[in-house]
This record gives sequence, C-alpha cells and structure tokens, in this order.
Amino acid sequence: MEQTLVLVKPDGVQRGLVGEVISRLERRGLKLVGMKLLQIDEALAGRHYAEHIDRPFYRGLVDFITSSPTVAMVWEAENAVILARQTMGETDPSKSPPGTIRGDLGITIGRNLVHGSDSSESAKREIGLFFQPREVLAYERNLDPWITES
Ligand code: DAT
Ligand code: MG
Repeated sequence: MEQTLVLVKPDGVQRGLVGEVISRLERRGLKLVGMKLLQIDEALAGRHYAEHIDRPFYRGLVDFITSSPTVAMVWEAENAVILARQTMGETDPSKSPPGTIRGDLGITIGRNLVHGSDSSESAKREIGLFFQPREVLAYERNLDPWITES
C-alpha cells in the first residue's frame, strides 16, 4: 500500500486548520498511519526542500517552514500520493479549484498550508526524514471494505 507525507505547514497550524486538513483526508478515505507536531529546524528544512536549493524562493521557504510548529503525517491508500495532492490542489492557491484545501483556504503560493509528497520515491525519502519506522503504524480499519473493493 502506498504511503505519502503530508505536512500542515506553520500557516495551517497558526490558522487552526489542522483539523480541517485531517478531516478532508479522512473523509476521502485515506488512512492515517503516523502523526506528530514538531518544530522543523534549519537542517531538516534543508533536507526536506533540497530539490529547491537553487530556486529564488528557497530562503523564504526555509524561513517560513521553520518559523512555527508543523504537523507531519503519514497517510496510506492505493495511490496515496496522487489522492493527497488532488485533495490539496495546485501549488499556487490562486490556481487551485474550489473544493481543494489550497483552493478553499489559501490565496498565495508562499502560504499554501500543506505539503504532499510528489511521487512514491519522494514519499519514502520524506517519511524517513520525519518518522522513525516504529512511528508509522500498521493497523486494520473495519470500514475499509466500504471505501475500497480490495
Ligand atoms: P508543492 O508544494 O506543490 O509540491 P513545489 O515542490 O514546487 O510545490 O514547491 C515547494 C514549495 O515551495 C511550495 O509548496 C511553495 C513554495 N514555492 C514553490 N514555488 C514558489 C514560487 N514560485 N514562489 C514562492 N514560493 C514557491
Ligand atoms: Mg513539492
């Protein structure tokens, strides 16, 4: 089963939108298998956003993600990566359709509330940055047959 890393970034935590983000992913049917509140430091921010190090927005992005606590979660489903990113919307909230987290709750790219891994490989790498293996739990949900056929 695929897993993906979802972050509620400092803007989402400060705005009291943690429950809203969790609720949307829960209602979609994804399974929550790991969760923590943490203060991201410079080193973790650098590893998490390493692919963006040469981009002009990198410094601002690292300053923002380290500015206040973040909620990190691991969500599981078949195609969890794509499902979570669909539920989040486009990177730029102003281009995200209504019905998505960013489209309903955000205005600007630098305060887009959430992070979602962009591939299965990225998800494995990013989950490893935020969670020890024992912090990601395997458990059964009795409602799963009412969400998926297999
Ligand atoms: P995503 O978070 O949708 O995967 P990304 O990986 O391209 O988007 O970029 C990571 C974060 O960096 C993104 O959530 C917000 C910020 N960002 C991206 N492009 C930006 C830009 N042009 N200006 C300011 N911030 C940007
Ligand atoms: Mg990305």
